[in-house]
Amino acid sequence: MIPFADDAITRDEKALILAYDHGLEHGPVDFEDVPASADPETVFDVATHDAVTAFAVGKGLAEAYYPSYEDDVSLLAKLNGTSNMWMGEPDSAVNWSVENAADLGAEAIGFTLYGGSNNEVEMAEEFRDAQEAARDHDMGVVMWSYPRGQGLKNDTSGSTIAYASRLGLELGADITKIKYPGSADAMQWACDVAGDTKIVMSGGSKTSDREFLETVETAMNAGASGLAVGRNVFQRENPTELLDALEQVIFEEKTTDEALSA
Ligand code: FBP
Repeated sequence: MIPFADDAITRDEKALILAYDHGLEHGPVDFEDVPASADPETVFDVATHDAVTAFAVGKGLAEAYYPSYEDDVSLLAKLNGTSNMWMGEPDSAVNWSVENAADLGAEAIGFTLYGGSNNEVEMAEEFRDAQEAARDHDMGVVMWSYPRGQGLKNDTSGSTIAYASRLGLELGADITKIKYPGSADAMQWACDVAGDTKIVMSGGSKTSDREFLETVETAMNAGASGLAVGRNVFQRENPTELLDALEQVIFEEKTTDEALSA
């Protein structure tokens, strides 16, 4: 049913997407704790870790840095994004065309949809155009499905996150990235309603190694296919150590205790 079936951005049907669009979405504040993380080369280097199946960046970083990493990194072109200075109803500017991303060598596109925003209709139409162009180029499609906006009081409730997950299937994503809905049961329901679409958990703000790995382990046991993570990796002094542990939990089905004691 899903045309995207190769392993360009997955490994054993699972995904560990390293996201690094934070300079646009949040601003340099996300790099303050580990100033080296402001240098894209530092994080491109991290993305060469075996556990990372795709590296999600915007057009500017891809143009400037990806050519030096094309043999070691699978590029996921994050097509839309908006700065944190935008104060309107949630929306995301389309900054990059599929054609240009394909020319640069991207294996897949990433696209944010703010379901529930007053801008949902326009964003869904933009997603349609990108999704169809991605199909023409045999690129995978990853939806950042983040319900938010005036009408949504709690954008991480179980029912809202399950709806986010289902939107990915309904609109034609191969992989849908959702926030953790707070419990194993809610995560399982979100995965159950996603059909053949793979669900990956969004990393969120930085937590301890143990807390983060345990949440990832719970999500995997609930049916998730992996993780899309930014701050919990690049805000660490030693991101490789955490990626080693994530590799065990996601791809080798190890427990958090096993991964931490390896
Ligand atoms: P994190 O793991 O750091 O949360 O990154 C995932 C991500 O989706 C990024 O791609 C994006 O920049 C950020 O979260 C957006 O987070 P939010 O919209 O919740 O501020």
